[in-house]
Amino acid sequence: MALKLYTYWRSSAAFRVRIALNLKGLAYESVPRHLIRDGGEQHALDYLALNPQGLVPALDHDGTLVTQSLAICEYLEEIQPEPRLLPGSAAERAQIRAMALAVACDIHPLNNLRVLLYLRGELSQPDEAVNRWARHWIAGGFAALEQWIERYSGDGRHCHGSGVTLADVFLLPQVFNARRVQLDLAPYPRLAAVAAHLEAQPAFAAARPEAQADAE
Ligand SMILES: N[C@@H](CCC(=O)N[C@@H](CS)C(=O)NCC(=O)O)C(=O)O
Repeated sequence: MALKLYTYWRSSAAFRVRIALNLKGLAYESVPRHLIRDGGEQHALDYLALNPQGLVPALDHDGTLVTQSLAICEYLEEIQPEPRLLPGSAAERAQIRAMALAVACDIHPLNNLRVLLYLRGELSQPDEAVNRWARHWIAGGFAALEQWIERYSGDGRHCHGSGVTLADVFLLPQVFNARRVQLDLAPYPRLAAVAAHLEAQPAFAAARPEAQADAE
């Protein structure tokens, strides 16, 4: 099986997929798309032909293309079920998905590159206002995640239960984004403890932005 991941070192959505691939022990080729250079290589026609949304990540599996990090992670779960990212009962899997979706749908889209560029460019907002915007929306999402972690974590080192799940795969990249905009994690001690544990794990560490071949 040949897996090719269209990625960018700093993309937190691609970071999620790199973690999932590593956890499942799936070898893959990274194909970097620079999101800034030349106005963003994600907008080039050859890439739009692959992903009309002009976003990374995209995964090519033997010629089949899958986009959207959550869809890609669930695809990987189906082609390589172990280790499970969605374990447990139907209710537990729904809780894990809810935590991942809180990041993917409610936090990240508000501080994605194109949104921040629009605030800076079209709306002429200075960097500090743009960073405040990002911090505001991450803080609201993290406040809810903090409570879910209190409710669902079995060991204080994972979002849900006592092993790695899809919720952890989505949480850590968002914590990296939060640090980039100087969000203080002190109000979220449980979330910070989970992140500290995860980033020391080999599958997570190898997927971090600075460890990528295209890192600057
Ligand atoms: N919901 C999408 C989000 C993908 C996304 O927004 N990727 C960002 C990088 S993290 C991107 O490609 N941004 C390019 C841009 O904003 O122009 C997913 O989860 O895959």
